[in-house]
Amino acid sequence: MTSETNLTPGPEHKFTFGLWTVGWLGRDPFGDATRAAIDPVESVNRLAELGAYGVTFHDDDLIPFGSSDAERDAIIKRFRAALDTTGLVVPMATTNLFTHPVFKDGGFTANDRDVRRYALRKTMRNIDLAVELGAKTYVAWGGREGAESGAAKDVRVALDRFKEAFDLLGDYVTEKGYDIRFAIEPKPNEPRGDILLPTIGHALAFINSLERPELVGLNPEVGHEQMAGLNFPHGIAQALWHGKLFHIDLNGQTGIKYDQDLRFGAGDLRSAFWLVDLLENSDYEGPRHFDFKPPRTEDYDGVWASAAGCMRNYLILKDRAAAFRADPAVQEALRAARLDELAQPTVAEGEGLAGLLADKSAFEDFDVEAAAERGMAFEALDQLAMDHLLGV
Ligand code: 3MF
Ligand code: MG
Ligand code: MG
Repeated sequence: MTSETNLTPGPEHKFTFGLWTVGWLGRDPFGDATRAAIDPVESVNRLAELGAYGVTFHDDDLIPFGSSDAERDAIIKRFRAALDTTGLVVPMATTNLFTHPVFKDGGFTANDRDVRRYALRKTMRNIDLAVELGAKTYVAWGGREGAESGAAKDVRVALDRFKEAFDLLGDYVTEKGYDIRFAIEPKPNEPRGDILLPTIGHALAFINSLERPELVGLNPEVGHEQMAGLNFPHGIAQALWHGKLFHIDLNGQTGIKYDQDLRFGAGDLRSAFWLVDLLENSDYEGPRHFDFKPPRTEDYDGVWASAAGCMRNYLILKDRAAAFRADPAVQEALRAARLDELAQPTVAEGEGLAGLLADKSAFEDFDVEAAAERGMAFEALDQLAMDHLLGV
């Protein structure tokens, strides 16, 4: 069983929250806000009390759109003071290129050229602030980069513009000497009918075509991949394999439907278990960033319960995954399932193609029927995982 002492979040766990998550007022396409606005400084204080490590923000979460320069400076000063007092850090920031009506057809890929130029300038301005606050990752979620109808967006040309935007941003941070990298956040739909770079795989391929691919990685989100029916831990494993997991958005989702943004651990719990198992056994050292929406049924007590639940569920799953890996029965089951064999190269070192072609046991003398009869023993292994997940 998991002991309570393992479930106390602290800075060492690197749990971070977007200001827009606990600050979501509950406005949805069918209903008005159910909560009053919260001061970002109050969010910083409450998150620090709960054991978070840091906060992240869109420019407009912190500095309301249209603020004067003097207002902006005052807000930043107050925010910095709250960070200093609480010890919370800002490891990531991002740009809001989706709320204002000017972005109705996108930011970097809007058909209107002046909107694209404005989007780039808005982004660069917030990158300056992000770097000032110590952020090492700059997330780009292109929620409005997409279309509802076929001829409205020439996707190949829009991808040219998308590439142009990331190339220019790469030039910008390089010329400024900033120590910051970009993380693209894929999403298949919502708010656009179809969004460009809809999945981890699309985004990985896109990054390869950029002028500075080393500066650009991914910020995958649990619910986004699950909205596309994809296996999130598999996507994360591939992002890790490419060295492109720069950041991660954790939340919960139950299958292919509207973007639920449940707290982490709600929704597909088994997938969450495998995700934590993967992250904790990988070289990913970045923040465990929660991007969820406390349901609009909740008052602020419910908001903080929801935020605390994200961290608690992560720590429970971390403990359960560690117990699973440490169990001798699991290690035996992993051997029975031949995971050790998967780790062996298919062609031995020095053997080469010639060796494979010369090896009669690989083909001519291979007993196909006997190999086909061997069971894989995956079900026994998976049941052990289930037992550990359920704390049996
Ligand atoms: C939408 C999202 C976004 C991004 C954010 C950048 C508003 O589904 O996930 O949250 O995460 O814009 O981090
Ligand atoms: Mg999201
Ligand atoms: Mg997100």
